[in-house]
Amino acid sequence: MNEKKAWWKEAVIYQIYPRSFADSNGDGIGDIPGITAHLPYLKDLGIDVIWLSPVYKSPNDDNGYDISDYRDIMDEFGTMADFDEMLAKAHQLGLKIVMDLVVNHTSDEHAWFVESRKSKDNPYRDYYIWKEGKNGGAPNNWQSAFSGSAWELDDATGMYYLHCFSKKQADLNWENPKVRDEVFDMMTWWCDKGIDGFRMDVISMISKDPAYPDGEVKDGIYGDFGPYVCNGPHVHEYLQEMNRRVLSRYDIMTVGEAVGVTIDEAKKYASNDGKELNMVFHFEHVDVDATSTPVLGKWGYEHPHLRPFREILNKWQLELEGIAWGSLYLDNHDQPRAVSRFGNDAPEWRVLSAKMLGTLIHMMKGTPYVYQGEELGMTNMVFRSKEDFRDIEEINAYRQYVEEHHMISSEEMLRCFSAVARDNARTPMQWDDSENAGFTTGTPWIPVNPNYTTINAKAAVNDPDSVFHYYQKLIRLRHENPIIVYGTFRPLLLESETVYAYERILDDQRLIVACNWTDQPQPCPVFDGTDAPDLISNYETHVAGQLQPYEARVVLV
Ligand code: TEU
Ligand code: CA
Repeated sequence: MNEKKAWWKEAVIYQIYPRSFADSNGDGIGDIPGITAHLPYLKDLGIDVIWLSPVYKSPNDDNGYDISDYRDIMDEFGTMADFDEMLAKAHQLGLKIVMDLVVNHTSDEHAWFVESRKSKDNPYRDYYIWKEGKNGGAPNNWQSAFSGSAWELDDATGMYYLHCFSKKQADLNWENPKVRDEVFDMMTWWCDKGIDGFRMDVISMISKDPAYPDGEVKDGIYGDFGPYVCNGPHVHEYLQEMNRRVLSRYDIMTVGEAVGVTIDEAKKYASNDGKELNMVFHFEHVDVDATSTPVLGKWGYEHPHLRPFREILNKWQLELEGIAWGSLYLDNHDQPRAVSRFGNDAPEWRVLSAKMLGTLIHMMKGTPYVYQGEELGMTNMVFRSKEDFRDIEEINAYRQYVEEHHMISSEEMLRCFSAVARDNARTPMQWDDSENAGFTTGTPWIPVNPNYTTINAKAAVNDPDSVFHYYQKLIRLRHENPIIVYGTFRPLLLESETVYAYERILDDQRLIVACNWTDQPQPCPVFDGTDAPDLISNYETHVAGQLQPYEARVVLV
């Protein structure tokens, strides 16, 4: 074996979106004691690491991704004592906790920004990115990721500040060494507390093109900032400094959310030489269905075809081999539910296709991430009116495209949301079939998916054929079989339009994996001539030379 061993290569990560996980006090909002109470459930699932979406002090313009104090806990989530108790209990159970690190931007209510906006000569002025306007408008045409201009005019000084996300998320100026000192001190403070790593929010965006040029206009309104803020001129320098000053001093894991990352860039961020991060999240496979409506960008929807999806994942598997480590995911708090998007959430196919997708991802090379509810095969929501969604991205897009520019009807926009909106992932975790899915005794902050009466953790834990038990087995298999962690990846059946097949090779072992992407039987010769038993499959019996609808099968030879 030529791959260097590491605990974070062997681990399975479970992402918690605290606001929607479990409410302990009936205010309708998930919280830290709610997480602590469900740690045994996660232990039972078998995961190794919990990634917590942000729990820091925040006015919640973007559900905690707008932080006003990095060393304090959000009021609604509890106290620092609650956090310490959760961390201690997790560690007792052998579970690690990875924090979300959101340092591309802070809340406009952060003390640094409150100072920064006061005057041009304030000591905190250069903590953020301030520019003079141009021709009576913003410094350039960039559109914020949440619609509207990426620049906000601030009355106190008559200058604009940059916000790649909401106007309450002001971008930090990483060129200022004081900003880097502050961030690294804060990270050290959390590491000294005993946390086990960081998931770094939009970390590929911390270094901007100093020319701040206009971006390409795609929807006729604003320009795309992508090429000028992603993988910027100093990003690797800053991450190497972070690594030297903080990361390398602790036994922690790091994963960078790398918006706009290419494979070549990923090789630098996550290189095996360990100078920057352990791995990054790329977006290519979850953007595969966004291209069909270029005007509305991500709001397009179309069931993703296997071929382009497979080409993307295979390319990442092959090209990172021996050079950099990868991450594996289909779901997170920014994505619609994988079973609805890539599988089939109709009652007769939901469980089978959720297991197929789990197999496809968990047998690949890289560190797998499970998003809360994915292990239950939780599905997308149906958004019927403006009252049903909460996400600032959806609220602003609806305003811009439906109400202000009349580019799309309300019905059409709601259909787009029901397919791809982030709120699909943010409906409350479905614990049981009691009122509000056992998530809260109060009124949930966002509507519960009505299918909780059948899709819930209690039912899944009691059913040996559930998606939950299948995930439990996928996770156990990874822990028991080094080939799943360290084996090299080789694609198979590249001509097939319907079957995703590959093999993994380690020493004299060979793992064969095949997944049927469709609801029809499909030819699949990869198991012909082997009589080895299944390592795992979502069907008990097989048909020679083919895969049944949504069948997934793994054999170790
Ligand atoms: O997301 C960054 C990001 O670019 C997306 O995945 C984002 O959801 C998408 O652009 C919207 O179309 C991260 C966080 O994961 C997300 O929840 C935050 O809203 C965002 O950064 C800002 O902190
Ligand atoms: Ca609560």
